[in-house]
Amino acid sequence: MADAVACDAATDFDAVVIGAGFSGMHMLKSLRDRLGLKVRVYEAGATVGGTWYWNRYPGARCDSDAYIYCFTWDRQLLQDWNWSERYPEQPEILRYLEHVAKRHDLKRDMRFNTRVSGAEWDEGARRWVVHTDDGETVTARFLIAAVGSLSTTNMPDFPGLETFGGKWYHTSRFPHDGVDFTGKRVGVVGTGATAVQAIPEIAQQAKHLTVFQRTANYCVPARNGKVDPEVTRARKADYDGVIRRIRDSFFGQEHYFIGKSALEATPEEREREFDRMWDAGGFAFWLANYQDMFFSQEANDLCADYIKRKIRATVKDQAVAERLIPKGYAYGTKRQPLDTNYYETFNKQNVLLVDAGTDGAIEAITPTGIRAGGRDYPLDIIVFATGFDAMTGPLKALNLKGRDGSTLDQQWKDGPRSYLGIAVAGFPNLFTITGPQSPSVLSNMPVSIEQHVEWVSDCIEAMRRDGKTTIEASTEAQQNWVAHVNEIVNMTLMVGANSWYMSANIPGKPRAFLPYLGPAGVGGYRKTCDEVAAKGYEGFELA
Ligand code: N01
Repeated sequence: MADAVACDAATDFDAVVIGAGFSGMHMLKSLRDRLGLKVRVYEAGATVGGTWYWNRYPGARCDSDAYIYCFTWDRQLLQDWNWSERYPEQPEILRYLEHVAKRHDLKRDMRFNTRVSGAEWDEGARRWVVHTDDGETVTARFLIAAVGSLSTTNMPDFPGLETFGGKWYHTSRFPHDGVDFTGKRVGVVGTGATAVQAIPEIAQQAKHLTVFQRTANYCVPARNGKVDPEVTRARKADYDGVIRRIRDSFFGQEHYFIGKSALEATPEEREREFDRMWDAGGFAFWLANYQDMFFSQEANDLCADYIKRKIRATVKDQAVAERLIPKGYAYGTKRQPLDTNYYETFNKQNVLLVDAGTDGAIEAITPTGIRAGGRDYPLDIIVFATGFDAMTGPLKALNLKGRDGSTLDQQWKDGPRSYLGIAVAGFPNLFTITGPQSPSVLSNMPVSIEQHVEWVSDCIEAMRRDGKTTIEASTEAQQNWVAHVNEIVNMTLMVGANSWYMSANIPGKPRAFLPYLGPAGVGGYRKTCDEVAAKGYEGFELA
């Protein structure tokens, strides 16, 4: 940009991007190769990948169909790349991202093994001053947080952990050379989407597996496997159509609600539809169900009842089945875990379920295992699948100081406050890719990432054209957006669950819905963002 020329070439950038996952990689490509900006990316990991670099637990794979869980901006690669199965495993996704980095020469502008330790807005220079943990300080006109929504580990403060004589791991920081569970007594803490993927894999290896469940989950079958080559050929031939449909869709997927109430359908018709979605596998049961499932408790109960019947039919010991049946919250209001032999795993002789509700909650980690409900469970290895401080956690960890030195901790003490989930009042020229109060985690992530990256790039391009150097969300626009986000979610059953969507998994975190559930989904949200831009960035102050 014009005034960047006068700056120190080595340490002053047009933009600093934090993170080299899907978001950071695309952001760099777009700003550098489309707009011609000078960009530096910082990444804490040793290479690209973000989520797919860190999450290496057994069974880690994507939950969206691979043909849409990828970049759509490289049309040639969409034709050339062939996924091995419907939901590829972590190493394959990481290989794909490495291939993209190489193909587009992204790594030359990336600094790996480097964490951004803080950044402050310099009002005089109208630039961000960015510090890294290896002592480097650089400046940038724009700061782009591409830090992911689920990247700050939630490691609960279990008393006695430091006394444990065996080995323990968190799924989001799993050793790169894997863990050998052979002949070991293993404990898995947690039964969220991660644990549901990991438990069947670990159970196959371990001598004995104890699963510590706090809240039972509604799981539906993933139905992973090879994709019919004819289907793949047809998708490749129609990628323009695929891209248009996922961009306009509700969840960034080719899933569409059944356009009627579950209560209007006859029991036979409902059962047929439920069977169809169950057999299709994946997110169909969650995202292509009856349209009132998220609003009407009665409609929701019908969907939930179907899954409960499936659990009872799959798990042989009915006492165990009852423990695995979710209670106290509506179906679909927590993230849908996709399972491959999850319920079947509890039929194995070497697997024990310890349910907080019936058997007692975890009290302590002891030198020899876990004590729950007054009983000791001896373990050699503990795997904590306890999730993340979602969405706000990774942004707060950046230690940003906006105008007047205010921090996100201060701004968000009662819950996140953003404009469109992409900007925060008081933090000029900061963009948060898939930030809190954007659709992000309620969508197929690459679709939402691409939308934000394109919108930010267009915005910076427009500013350059119009000779503007700063952009900042107005407090009023932000207030209206926060009210809009909450008004909509309050109409749904989502607010009743103790989910990480509701910030309920982190003790002390203010209860607030973190993403944005727009009335027309990601397609409608895209339109809203485009309208904001078309109206000269309505709700933003440009200078
Ligand atoms: O984390 P979670 P996750 N004592 O927070 C339990 C994405 N993802 O890593 O339900 C005892 O969902 C907690 O119990 P409860 C996806 O978006 C994507 O599984 O809070 N237990 C829960 O059972 C997903 O939603 C893919 O009562 C404690 C578990 O730990 C998100 O990542 C694959 C506890 C945590 O579940 C997070 O999933 C996997 C405590 N103190 C995950 N604290 C893909 O497909 C927590 N728990 C790409």
